[in-house]
Amino acid sequence: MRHYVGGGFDASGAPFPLVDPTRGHVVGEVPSAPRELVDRAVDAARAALRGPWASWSPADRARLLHRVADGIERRFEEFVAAECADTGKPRELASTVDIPRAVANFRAYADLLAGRAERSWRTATPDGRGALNYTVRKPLGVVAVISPWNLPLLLLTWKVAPALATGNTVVAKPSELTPGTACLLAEVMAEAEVPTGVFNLVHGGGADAAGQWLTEHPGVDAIAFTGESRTGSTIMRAAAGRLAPVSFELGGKNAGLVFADADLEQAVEGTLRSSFTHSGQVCLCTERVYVERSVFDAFAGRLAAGARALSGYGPMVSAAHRDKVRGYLDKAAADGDVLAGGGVPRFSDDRDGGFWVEPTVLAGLPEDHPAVREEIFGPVVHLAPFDTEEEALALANAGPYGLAATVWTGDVSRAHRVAPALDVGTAWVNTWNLRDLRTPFGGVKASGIGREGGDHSLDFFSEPMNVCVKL
Ligand code: NAD
Ligand code: 6OD
Repeated sequence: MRHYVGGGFDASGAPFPLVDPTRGHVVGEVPSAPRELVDRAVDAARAALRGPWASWSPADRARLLHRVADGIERRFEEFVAAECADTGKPRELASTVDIPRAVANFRAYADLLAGRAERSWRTATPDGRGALNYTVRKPLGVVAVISPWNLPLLLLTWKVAPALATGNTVVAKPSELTPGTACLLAEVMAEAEVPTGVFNLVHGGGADAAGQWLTEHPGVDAIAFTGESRTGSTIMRAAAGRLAPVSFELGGKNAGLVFADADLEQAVEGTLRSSFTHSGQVCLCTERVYVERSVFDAFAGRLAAGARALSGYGPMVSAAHRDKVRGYLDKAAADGDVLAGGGVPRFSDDRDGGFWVEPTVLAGLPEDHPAVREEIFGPVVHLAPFDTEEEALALANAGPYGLAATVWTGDVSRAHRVAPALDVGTAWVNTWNLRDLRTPFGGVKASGIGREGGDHSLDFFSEPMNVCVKL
C-alpha cells in the first residue's frame, strides 16, 4: 500500500493496521501520509496544471480516460480481490457492480466530453457590426477527492473521472479502511501514462490527518466529497475560509413506499435488494418502509421470511461500525418488534471473529426512535403502516435526509404523482438503484450539496467563462 505523489510511489508515514472484516484479523498495514507528503501532493498537482496537461484537448483527455478504463479491465480480477479483501463484500457484488462501474465511470465521462458543445451568441451593437460572445470552460484547478469505504473504487472514480475529463488535477484520499483498489488505480494511472502530478493519491484518516489537511489546504481549489453528513459540515467549514467550491454526496435514511396496488412479490424482492445489498452499507439502501395497511401483514411476513433466507452476505466494514449498528439493534429490540434477524450469524469457523450482523427486519417503533430517524448504514429495515397517500408522503419526507426513495405501485398515475413529490434527489418506481450515469445524482437537505452525473459533474468540475469579441 503506497501513496502516489508527483508520479512516484511512496510509503512514508506511520503505518496503521488493515483489518479483514470477514475474520477480524489484521492482514496488513497502510502508511498514513504525513502533512509534508500531503503538501507535496498538492504542489505536484499545482505544478501539473502549468505543464503539458494544460494544453491537452478534450479528445486527448477522453483517450486517456479510456486507457485508464482499459487498464482497470486488464487487471479486473486484482481489483475485485482487493475490493473484497478490504470491504468483506461478496465477490458477486464487486465483480458485477463495483469494478464494472469504475470502468463505466471513466468511459461515460470520456464519451460525454465528445458531446459537449461550447455556446456562442451574436450580440447587436450600435455600430451595426456586432459582437461575438462565446463560453469557454476551464478546469477549477487542484481538486481534492475524498471518498468513503462502502463502494471504494466506484465512488472514488465517480469523481476522479469527471475531474480529469475537465482538465483538473487531482489529489485523492480514499477511506483509511479501504485503500486497496485506490492503490491499484494509481498503478493503472501510471501505466496509462497520466502526466506527472495529474493524479495523486494519499492515504490516511480524516480528522487531524490527510483528509483534514487536504480540505484546509490553500492550494486545493475545490473539494468533491462523499461520506457522512457530519463530515460534510466539517469539510464545508474548512472550505469556507477560502470559498472553495464543494460537491457533497452525504448520508441518507431512505424510505420505501409500498402501496396496496403494487405487485407484492416484486415489492418484497425489490425491498430485500434495496435494504440488504452490501449488508445495507450503500447510501441508497432503504432503511424504512411504509406499507399500506391492508397489505402490511402480508408484506411484513414475506419480507421477514426473505430476510431470514438470505445467505452469502458480507460483514460490517469494521468492529466500530458493527458496534454502532448493534447499538441501534439493541435499542430497537428493547422498544419494538424484531421480525427477522437481530443477531449475529454463527459459522463455527474463523469468520466468527468477523464483524457480522444478520439481515434484520424491525417493526413497531415510533417515528422519532433513533433506529427510524438516524442513518444506521447496516442490514436493518423498519416497517410501518400507512392509510393514505398523503400520510405516506408525509412519513417519507420527514426527517433530516433526502437522498433517495423507492415507490412500489401498479398505478401509473400514482407513480407520477408520488415520485416527484418526494423530497429526495432520486426516486425510483418499481425498481431500485437502476443508474444511468448521465442523470443527475445527489441529495437534498442533509444528504448533499450539488448534483453529479453526466453534464452535472462536468459543470461542477469546470468554470464557465465568457469571451466577448467586438467585431
Ligand atoms: P466518513 O464521513 O466517516 O468518511 C468519508 C471520508 O472522509 C473518508 O475518506 C474519511 O477519512 C474522510 N474524513 C473523515 N473525517 C474527515 C475530516 N474531518 N476532514 C476530511 N476528511 C475526513 O464516511 P464513511 O463512514 O467512510 O462512509 C459512510 C457514510 O458515507 C454514510 O453516511 C453514507 O451514507 C455516506 N455515503 C453517501 C453516499 C452518497 O452518494 N450520498 C455514498 C456513499 C456513502
Ligand atoms: O451510483 C452512483 O453514482 C453513486 N454515487 C452511488 C452511491 C452509493 C452510495 O453508497
